[in-house]
Amino acid sequence: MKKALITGITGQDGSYLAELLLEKGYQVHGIKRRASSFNTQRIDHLYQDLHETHVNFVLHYGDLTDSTNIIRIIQEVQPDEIYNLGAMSHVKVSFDSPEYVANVDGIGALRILEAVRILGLAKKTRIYQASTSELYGGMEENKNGAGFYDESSPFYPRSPYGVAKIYGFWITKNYREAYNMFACNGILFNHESPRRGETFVTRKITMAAAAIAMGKQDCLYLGNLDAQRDWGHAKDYVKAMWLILQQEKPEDYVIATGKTTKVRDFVQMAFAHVGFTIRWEGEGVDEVGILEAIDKELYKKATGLELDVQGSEFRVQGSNAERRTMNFKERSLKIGDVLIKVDPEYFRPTEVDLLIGDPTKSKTQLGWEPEYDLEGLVEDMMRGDIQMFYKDLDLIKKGRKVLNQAK
Ligand code: NDP
Ligand code: GDR
Repeated sequence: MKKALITGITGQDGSYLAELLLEKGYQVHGIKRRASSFNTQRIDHLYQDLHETHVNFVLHYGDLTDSTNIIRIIQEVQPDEIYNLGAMSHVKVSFDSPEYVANVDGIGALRILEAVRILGLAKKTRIYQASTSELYGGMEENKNGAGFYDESSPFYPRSPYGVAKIYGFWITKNYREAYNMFACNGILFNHESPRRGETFVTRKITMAAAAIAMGKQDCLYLGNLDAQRDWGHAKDYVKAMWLILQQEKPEDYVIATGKTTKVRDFVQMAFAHVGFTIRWEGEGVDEVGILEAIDKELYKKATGLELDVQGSEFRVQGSNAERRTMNFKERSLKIGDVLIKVDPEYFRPTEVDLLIGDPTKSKTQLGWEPEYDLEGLVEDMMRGDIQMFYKDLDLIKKGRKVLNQAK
């Protein structure tokens, strides 16, 4: 039985990768951080009692800032594969704690590589480093002739996160060359899912679209509506991570869809899922997203709720008890309501304006093919967030406390 060790197992990618590796028959070990409240929601369904006989999912307490802890865990586990996904992964937050990010996202990668080397596991253990499209920084002049970023495009990181990750990238490549280690970078473009952290733009949008449609929120505040990202589904991207470590030779790969979309268009797609048409009005920080029309049938299909229409007013239906329990607002939606506003608080000191990746190498060499397109991704995320509100309702019915995940 192959053994894999995943750092960042409690995160979006860690949870999907753990599922994939368990399906493939691996024994999966993960490093989780001690927290004052539970932080394992994404992997609770995989948990096994250590007293069972055949345990193939084991969690270890640890932190990428603690070398001795990393060395001890790797020594105990003797993994065949390590996936280093642990990171402070929020670009905007990295401007607030740049030194911490350098330590975790940069030196953390070194700690893994060095632990494997000093434990004499350089020949046995293959290492995947979670590199990122943030390395490119969206510099127009660094695109290839066809207008994409690929494995040979120069880097120009635009945030403390990107700068820390560039260290992780190069130290991985250096250990491969210096010590002949099977250490690879996956340069992954943005990938999202219903498990995406609530403060990344896609999840913030799908949660708000669901909440606004169901009468639980009035307005969504966003930053740069014109930023463009190459968005894929995390479920597809963890498959690429595994494929990268199964090759004959260690190499670096770009994982992307090859399409790019503006934040404002993602907003429109998410709201369209619940039958809302959004129109943009105004400019710069005064730009707003206005409710232009509602398709009642689409709304009902997506939410399971009825809308009562009176002129240009739409009132969210459902029994009064249901509305109260789910904390629906008693207000109605009107055509012309402002649902989205710009808040400069979400602007970054330096922005990455546009990312678009060229996945040719991963498609031809790894045989990687994503299953989700952007429409499929938005649908999956919207369905997840609408269900989340109903799950809250179930839990309330059972008398249990519900954590409010809204930001
Ligand atoms: P998440 O933010 O969802 O997960 C990050 C994980 O890292 C969490 O498990 C977190 O633990 C853990 N972590 C944070 N700090 C430490 C630390 N000091 N020591 C150990 N673990 C730590 O990120 P994603 O799953 O989206 O991304 C996975 C990796 O891929 C990251 O390295 C990210 O930078 C990179 N990446 C992500 C892309 C994306 O679009 N999602 C694209 C390209 C790269 P906790 O739950 O306790 O906070
Ligand atoms: P990103 O993802 O910075 O690309 O990093 P994020 O979703 O945070 O931002 C994408 C773009 O949307 C713009 N934006 C907003 N972003 C957030 N978070 N909140 C807002 O309200 C908002 N409004 C507009 C941003 O300015 C940006 O241009 C993600 C992370 O997962 C990294 O770890 C990973 O390496 C890269 O993707 C690839």
